[in-house]
Amino acid sequence: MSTTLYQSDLSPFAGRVRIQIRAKGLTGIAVEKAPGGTGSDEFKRINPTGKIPVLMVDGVAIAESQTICDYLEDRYPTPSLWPDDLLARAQARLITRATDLYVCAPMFQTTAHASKKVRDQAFVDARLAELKKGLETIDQYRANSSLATGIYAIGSRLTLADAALAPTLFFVANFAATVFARDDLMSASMQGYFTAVQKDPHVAPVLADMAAALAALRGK
Ligand SMILES: N[C@@H](CCC(=O)N[C@@H](CS)C(=O)NCC(=O)O)C(=O)O
Repeated sequence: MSTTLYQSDLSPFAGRVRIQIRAKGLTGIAVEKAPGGTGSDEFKRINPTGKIPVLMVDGVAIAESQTICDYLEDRYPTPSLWPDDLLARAQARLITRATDLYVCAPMFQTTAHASKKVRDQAFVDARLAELKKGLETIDQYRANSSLATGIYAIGSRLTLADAALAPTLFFVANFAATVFARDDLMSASMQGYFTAVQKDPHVAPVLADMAAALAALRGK
C-alpha cells in the first residue's frame, strides 16, 4: 500500500500523527508537504478544508488528525496507543477530544490576530479565556480519573491523549503565551505534565521538529 502523510513540522495536528508513527515504529509512510501548499486550490482538491495533515492511502485522502490516528490504530493495532482498560481508554479519548474542542479551536482563532497591527484585543482575550478554561477542564478530567499518575496524560504509558496534548501545549507555550504575553494560560499542574512528557523518546523529537520549524519561521 502506498501511504503518504502531507504535513508541516510546525503543525500540532501533524505532530500528533508523527508521534503515533514514531511510537508504533512505522517505517513505510512517506512524509511530504501539501501539494500546492495548504489552502491552495490544488490541495483543496485533495482536502476541501485546505488543511494538513492528510494521509493519502493508495490515492484516497484521509483528513483530520484524529481520523488519521484512528485509521493507523486500526491498520497497525500493535503496539496500541490507547490504554487497555476501557475506562482508561474513554478518559484518554476524552482528553484528545477536549484538546481539539476546547484548546485548539479557540487558540487557532487567534492566529489571524498575531500581528498587533490587525489585532482585535477583545476577541483575543475572549478566545484565550476559552483556551485557559479548556486546559483547566483537562486538568480536572485528569484529576477526576485518578489515572494521571506518571508523566503521561492518562495511565503509565504514551497514548494518543499525549500525542494530541503535548504538541498542543507546545503551541500554547510558544505561540499563545509568547505572542500575546500571557504566562498564566497553563496551570502549574499542566506545566508539570508538559515538562514531564517531553522526556518521552517519541514526543521529544517531534517537539524538537516543531521548535526548529518555528525558529525558521521567526528567522525569516
Ligand atoms: N481539525 C484539523 C485541524 C488542522 C489544521 O488546522 N491545520 C492547519 C495547520 S496547524 C492548516 O493546515 N492550516 C492551513 C489553512 O487553514 O489553510 C485536524 O485535526 O487535522
